[in-house]
Amino acid sequence: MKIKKVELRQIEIPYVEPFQVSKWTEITKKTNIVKIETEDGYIGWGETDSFERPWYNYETVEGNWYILNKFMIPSILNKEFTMETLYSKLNWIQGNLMAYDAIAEAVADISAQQANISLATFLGGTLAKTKSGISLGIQKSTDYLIEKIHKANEQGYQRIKLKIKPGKDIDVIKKVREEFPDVGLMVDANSAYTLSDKHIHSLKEMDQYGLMMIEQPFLDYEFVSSAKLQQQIKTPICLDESIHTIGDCQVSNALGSCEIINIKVSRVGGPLKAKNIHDFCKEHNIPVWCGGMRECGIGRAINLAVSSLPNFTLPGDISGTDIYFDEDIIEERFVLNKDGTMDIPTGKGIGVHVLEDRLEKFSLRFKSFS
Ligand code: OSB
Ligand code: MG
Repeated sequence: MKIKKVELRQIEIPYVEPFQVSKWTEITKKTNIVKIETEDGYIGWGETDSFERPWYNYETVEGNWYILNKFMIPSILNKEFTMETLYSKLNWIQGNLMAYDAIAEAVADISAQQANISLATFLGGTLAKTKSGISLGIQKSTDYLIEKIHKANEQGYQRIKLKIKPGKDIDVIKKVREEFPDVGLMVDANSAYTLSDKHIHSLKEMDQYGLMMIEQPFLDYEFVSSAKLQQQIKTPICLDESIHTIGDCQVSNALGSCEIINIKVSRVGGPLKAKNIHDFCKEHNIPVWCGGMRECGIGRAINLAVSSLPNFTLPGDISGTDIYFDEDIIEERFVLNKDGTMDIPTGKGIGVHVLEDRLEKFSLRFKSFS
């Protein structure tokens, strides 16, 4: 494809309710939307998925805008490449995988449209549905959390993920387990723990509650700490923030830092890189699931397409649109099936229709490149 025009837009959409994690609370979704047009008239969409503040990783919405605007978009404009060779235009830029992701998503969307098939099929996906879980933020009270889990169970979600932090962990997990002895349960710490005696004590205590996994207890680069903990507990550790590249998977594998990997399309730099990590994990018998960044509809459609790959065997964090937005930026709303699965879009490319008037409505800034 040859790129004729790129539009970059920053938007802000209210969430249905605030989402509290160990280090911050998200009230709105701020993101950058990339629209790419090729010389022969194909249009592809992508979104960055960092947050306004760098609590999850060091990327931010403003940082992504800067990198896209100043370096990445000028590097692809009027250039010719395929989904597989996109990196050759951008690999002079280090890191910034969430900015890269927005372009990679739009390019993947166009590539699948050119092949006249869905992005899922284009990537080699074989699954028509994906198992769906729900990620619940830290709540104002454990009673309120329990109420939310009852609702999620009624809706059919196949597993419940609880956000935890030191001091808001064991008591909560214990009460939830007493109320729901059989529910598929896991916890996500978003890097809030250290190897201090107090924290290790709490993490070891979690071992008795039959959790499916403990996600990202330590900071992203603390592979050794994670391996030390994994040696002391039987609950699998799942890495999220730590995994950006196949190299990170190799480090984790060599050290024994985790038993499960959360593949997030945005964190690893787009659908193709996500597929490559998926293939590595499949080869090394590491189960994976698809994580999310509370994306808008474009990102969620792409997460679903990637989740069609065969090693996505564990329930992911792709939930129904209703838990995130009253008004999303796509026409379709994603709905949980009765059996706790979500359908992978089958239309060409990302298979959803972007509502440009909604983009206008939620717009903060806009820039066109041609
Ligand atoms: O760590 O998986 C995470 C949301 C924002 C940032 C990080 C994470 C999350 C979630 C929710 O857990 C995933 C989702 O519902 O999209
Ligand atoms: Mg996580």
